[in-house]
Amino acid sequence: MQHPLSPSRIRSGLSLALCFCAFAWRAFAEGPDSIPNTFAPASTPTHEIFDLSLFALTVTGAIFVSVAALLTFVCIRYHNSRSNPTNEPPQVYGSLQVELAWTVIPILIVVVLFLTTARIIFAIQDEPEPANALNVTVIGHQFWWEFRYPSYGIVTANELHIPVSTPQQPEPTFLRLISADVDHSFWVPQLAGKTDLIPNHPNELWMDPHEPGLYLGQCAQFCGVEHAKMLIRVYADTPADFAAWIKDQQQPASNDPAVAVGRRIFETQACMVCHTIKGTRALGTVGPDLTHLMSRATLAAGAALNTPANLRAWVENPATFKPGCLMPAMHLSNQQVDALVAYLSTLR
Ligand code: HEC
Ligand SMILES: [Cu+2]
Repeated sequence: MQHPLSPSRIRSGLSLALCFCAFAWRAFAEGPDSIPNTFAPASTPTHEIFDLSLFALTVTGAIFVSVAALLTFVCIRYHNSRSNPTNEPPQVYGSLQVELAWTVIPILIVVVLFLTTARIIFAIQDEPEPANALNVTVIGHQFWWEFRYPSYGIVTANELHIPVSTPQQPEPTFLRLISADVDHSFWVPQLAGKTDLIPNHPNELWMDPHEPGLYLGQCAQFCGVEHAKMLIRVYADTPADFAAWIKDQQQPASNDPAVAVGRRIFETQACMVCHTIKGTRALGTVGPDLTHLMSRATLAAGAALNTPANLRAWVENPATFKPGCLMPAMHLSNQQVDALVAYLSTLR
């Protein structure tokens, strides 16, 4: 057997520690992250939640260290040995001071943790909505997100665009969360606390990303078979980018005569029952609004990148990426799929 402190053990221990430090350093890096990350807050509510979690960690960490140190001390100081087979510490019975101490101190610690947590929860929840706040309604569907911007007349899916909010130019986004079917949960760890979308019970959430970029999130409540592929992308745009995005989204769908065949297939097949394309006969609301499908980087709530090949595979058989999702395979001919995809590819 290897000695517990052999050089190779020490080396692998050190490299493990180094990996961990590198990971931790990544985790605490500033700005938007390529993985959903609770350790890199990027908006006011998450900064408050993060500070609170550090406070709770400090308090509980101090308790852990003191208990572990006392336990280690007692184990070493009072262990039985051959020379001292009954090495027992002095036994204490019915000491009022000791009993008071171990009752009152933990109660105080719990009260402090409870009050600080309650204070942060209420501070975030009671934040008044400024007049210039952006309002977005988020509707959870099995297994995708609908985003409605009532003040702009925009409906989109899975990729939320909001403005950055700086101290010079604060413009927070207030989300109203509802659900079309079951319980979902909106969670973008860098931007806001996790909040459920409950049928018939609107919840609210606000966030104010300080830096432009892409923030990733995900449905955090088991909502059915494809729950794990219900991802969220939040783009925090500069004011100019946001205004340009709004303007693009407000346009009706492009109507290119070169792809009229595909459009006709869309409008005569069941596609139009479930999807809306503004300016066509398709007014369905079961699936995502496809008016500006090509402005999105991913398909089907992040299940696949929005590439021509993936789009074709999706239309042919959605189960390729999302078995169990609520869009059926339509069993179209190859020509029909080609024409449809050619049409969809013009929806910029
Ligand atoms: C029964 C309703 C239904 C029908 C019919 C239907 N879809 Fe869908 N579609 C959906 C749903 C629901 C989703 C979302 C799936 C998910 O992400 O879980 C979807 C997603 C999509 C997406 C991805 C959208 C995005 O923003 O990621 C495309 C593209 C699409 N459908 C095209 C079509 C086409 C083309 C047809 C006709 C051949 C069609 N759909 C027929 C319900 C339907
Ligand atoms: Cu969900």
